[in-house]
Amino acid sequence: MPIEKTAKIWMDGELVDWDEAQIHVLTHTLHYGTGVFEGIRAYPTASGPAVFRLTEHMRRLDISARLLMMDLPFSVEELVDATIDTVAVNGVESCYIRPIAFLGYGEMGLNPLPCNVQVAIAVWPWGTYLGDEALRTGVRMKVSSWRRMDPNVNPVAAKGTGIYVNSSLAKVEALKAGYDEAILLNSQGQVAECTGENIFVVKEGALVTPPLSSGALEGITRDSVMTIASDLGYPVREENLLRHDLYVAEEAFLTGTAAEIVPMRSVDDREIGEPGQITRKIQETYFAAVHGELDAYQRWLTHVRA
Ligand code: PY5
Repeated sequence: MPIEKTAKIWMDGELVDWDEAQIHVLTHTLHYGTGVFEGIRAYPTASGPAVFRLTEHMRRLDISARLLMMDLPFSVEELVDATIDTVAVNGVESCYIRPIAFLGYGEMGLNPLPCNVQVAIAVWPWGTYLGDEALRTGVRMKVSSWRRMDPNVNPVAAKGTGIYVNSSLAKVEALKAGYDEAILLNSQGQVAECTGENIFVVKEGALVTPPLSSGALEGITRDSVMTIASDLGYPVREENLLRHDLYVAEEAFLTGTAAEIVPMRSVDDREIGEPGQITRKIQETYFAAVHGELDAYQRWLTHVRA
């Protein structure tokens, strides 16, 4: 799905024309994967577009940067304001938002500390990542032969650009084998997450998701789902899962900003079946929340028009 251009991109404190948001080929991050990024969404609501959990995403960007010893030249509040300005100036009702902080041109070599840190925020209309059909009927998953990065190989809590080589390898392997998405196990063989999504299963009516110690990213959609599920009265547990737990799950789904909430139909050709009742209920509540239809979750929205 090609990126759909909008008018302006925020770059280092200024809004520049989309085509002018360029970098040099000797940009440090292009060579060594030393950047950090976020994926955020704005949804249409009755009072115009609103960004979902914006401050939490920018806090995570800041944490990612700190884990890589990168000093962001903008505060979380400044990045929140910059995002609102970028969504507003582009006149989009709904969009995907991609902030990225990277080490720019000027130094080469593996010591990143002398490099200058640059930040950009781009927004564009982007439909649901795995497709509308996936949201309705679910996806076919494959457990990858690639393992999730060990926390002592890379700080897995950082949404670091270089770390995504691991995700891309797993994604391509799954697609080439005819599946929609991959599940990565950690080096102990426990389920960690998908290539760009967290994972949940339903076990005896309770929602179970791997703990962060599995190597899973602390997903903001994961957190939203855990809150919504307990508000709906479903027990929620963080518990290590083995691949066989996926094969016999009553229901299973994945969560992420780009993908949203997508039911899993099968894992390694073991049928889980049609999206279940709990998955449906959580999906429905999540979509009502992001569209500003539920008072209880208004706190998660930052409106673009004051
Ligand atoms: N795990 C990984 C490895 C991720 O990249 C993501 C988000 C998640 C989990 C879910 O986190 P959250 O719920 O906070 O979004 N992935 C990005 C996204 O925008 C990039 C996907 C292409 O969803």
